[in-house]
Amino acid sequence: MKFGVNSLIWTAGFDAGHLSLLPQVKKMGFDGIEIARFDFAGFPAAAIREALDENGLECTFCSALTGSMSMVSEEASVRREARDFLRRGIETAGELGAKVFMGPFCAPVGQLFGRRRTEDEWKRAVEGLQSLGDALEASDVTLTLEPLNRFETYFLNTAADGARLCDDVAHPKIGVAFDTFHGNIEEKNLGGAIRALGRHLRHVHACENDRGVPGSGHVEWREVGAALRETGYDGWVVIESFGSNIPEIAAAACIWRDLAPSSEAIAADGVKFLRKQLADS
Ligand code: LER
Ligand code: MN
Repeated sequence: MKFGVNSLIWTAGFDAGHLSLLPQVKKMGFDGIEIARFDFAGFPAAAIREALDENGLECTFCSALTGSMSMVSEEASVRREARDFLRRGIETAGELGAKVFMGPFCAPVGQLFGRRRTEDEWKRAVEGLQSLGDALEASDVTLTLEPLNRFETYFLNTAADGARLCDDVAHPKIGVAFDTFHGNIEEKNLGGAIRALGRHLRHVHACENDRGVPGSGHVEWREVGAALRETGYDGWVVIESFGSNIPEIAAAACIWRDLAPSSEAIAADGVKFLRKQLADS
């Protein structure tokens, strides 16, 4: 397993101005940083890749469908916009040297219609994701689809549905990202969810139940560690939390209070805990 930290702890739009964070991330004991971007135009991927190399860090890449962008809309033009966005994200991940591009990539975060998903929407997700296969091969990137809790999406809420979607898409570079914050809300137990994902599990967001310091809440880390080891998971485990003092992030993630003494504590104390807990127990 490799350990990373998501840049949303510090900023809503990681760019060349944030490279001074990298030595700190390395010193805290991370193998890499997960860079989050919600637009890709003008993103200095080559300069960031060079700085990562200089600091002995790797990276993963993260984004989300937002606004009205959707892979499952009945409007072909809306689906096209979402596909183009994801293609640009995949290419950007490739330019960064990231092997994983993760996020909620079927329906936009926060879009709820007051009903459950339909079979037609599922089919459109499958076809849309399949159409990204050539871009994933060309950039040597794996797309990992993140189920979110019911308050953030109606489309993909559980690990079991994530696994079924991957079975239907049937592309070797498309898998599931499991986030323990969402799993803590939606799954019967986290270990069972991880075991049910099996080979489809390609990325992990290690988050406490309140998005505070991993290890400070009631997520069953012992169970998570046991399941990850049992399934032979050897991918990234990334701490994801959100800076409460960054207005656009606080608003998007509904962070209305401080979750820890500092952002650094979530990262630095979290990685110490996770390295021990997930490797040893
Ligand atoms: C993104 O990784 C995530 O977990 C979401 O809750 C963001 O809305
Ligand atoms: Mn997440």
